[in-house]
Amino acid sequence: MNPPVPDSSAQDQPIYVTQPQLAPLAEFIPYLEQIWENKILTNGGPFHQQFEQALCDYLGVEHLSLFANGTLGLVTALQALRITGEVITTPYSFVATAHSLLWNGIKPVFVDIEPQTLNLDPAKIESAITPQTTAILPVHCYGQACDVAAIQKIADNYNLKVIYDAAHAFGVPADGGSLLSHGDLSVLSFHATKTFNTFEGGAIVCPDAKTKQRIDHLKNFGFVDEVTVVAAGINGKMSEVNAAFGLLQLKHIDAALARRREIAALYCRLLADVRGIRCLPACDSERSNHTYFPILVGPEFPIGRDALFQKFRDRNIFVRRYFHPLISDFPMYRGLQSAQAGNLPVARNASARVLCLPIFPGLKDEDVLRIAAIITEC
Ligand code: T4K
Repeated sequence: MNPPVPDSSAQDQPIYVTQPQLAPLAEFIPYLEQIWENKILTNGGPFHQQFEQALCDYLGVEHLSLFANGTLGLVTALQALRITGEVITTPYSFVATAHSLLWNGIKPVFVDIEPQTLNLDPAKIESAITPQTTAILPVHCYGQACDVAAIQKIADNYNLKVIYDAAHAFGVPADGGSLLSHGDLSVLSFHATKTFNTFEGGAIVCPDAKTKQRIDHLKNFGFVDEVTVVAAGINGKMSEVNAAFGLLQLKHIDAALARRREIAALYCRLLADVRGIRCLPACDSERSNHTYFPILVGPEFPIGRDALFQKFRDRNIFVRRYFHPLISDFPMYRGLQSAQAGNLPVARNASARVLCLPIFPGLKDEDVLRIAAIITEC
């Protein structure tokens, strides 16, 4: 979607829900010079290899495979585990989560979310399992960890695979190892709007070298060597420019995460006592990367969510309703039995109340004060 054109009559500069974190341009020039020197632009070049290793070290995981974007990562993760039939997933996410299933000819089965975290509710998964179910595709929504232990227990009982859509979960702190090591695979996004970006990009975190090798083949048309193709793979490779940029971005990520934490803490302080506004646990938690700052606008708030959304737009502040509409309401999904209105009450309620406030390292404290004041003055 193109960024909305700001109202030129408004006095305030536009503030978008996010703005990409960019390492200084001057620091990137030597990387570009090296690429020009190497003349290797893609297909697993030296920056690609260095970036994969540097990311493994940073994220505390053993193996990962870089991708051109997170959506291709999701599509390929499902192929790598040979998932078929039906997959249980959340309606409360970006549409790419469920689209990755359709791209593989798999039927999504939507299960409702849990009201505190807005993640897939483990208590509701079992009743949606059928003989066709082969996997669960949960999302660590807003970077808030799913109940990974409860999900794994169900998966073990029913012999299901678990693929986490971890598009929001870069650098989420976790006890005893990385959050990204849970389940069979986890898929990250490095899109411009994410906490950590490589312009476009993504990765699959894999448990072992053999799985990584299969994924590496699948993202390169299924080629194993010059004359052997083992699967109908796709072109999902990350280019050298994106990989080199990622390598540089890693040097700045800790400062970016720290600034996000400060902004989230300031919002939390300013909004703590506002009747009818609920900040989600992901907002102030020590276990968040603060990719988003979602609030829920309750019935006790003097105006409705959409009126508040408009109030922001009138002031050139482009808050977003992530995730409204629910995925299950889009035309390619709404005919499914699991998409029927009565089936997903918690997700529907959250989708009608949520607003994501601007949060990004370049956001100034005075902007946060101004944004919070628009809410409190209601
Ligand atoms: N799974 C989940 C759970 C996801 O959230 C996503 C992506 C995926 C999978 C798929 O991963 P990728 O294939 O994308 O790697 C955005 C992003 O395009 C999308 O990546 C993201 N989720 C989703 C939640 O948000 P839009 O349509 O809201 O983006 P857009 O262009 O309206 O951008 C939002 C604001 O950000 C703009 O108003 C201004 C600012 N912006 C945006 C871009 C692209 C910039 O300042 N610079 C930029 O370059 O979807």
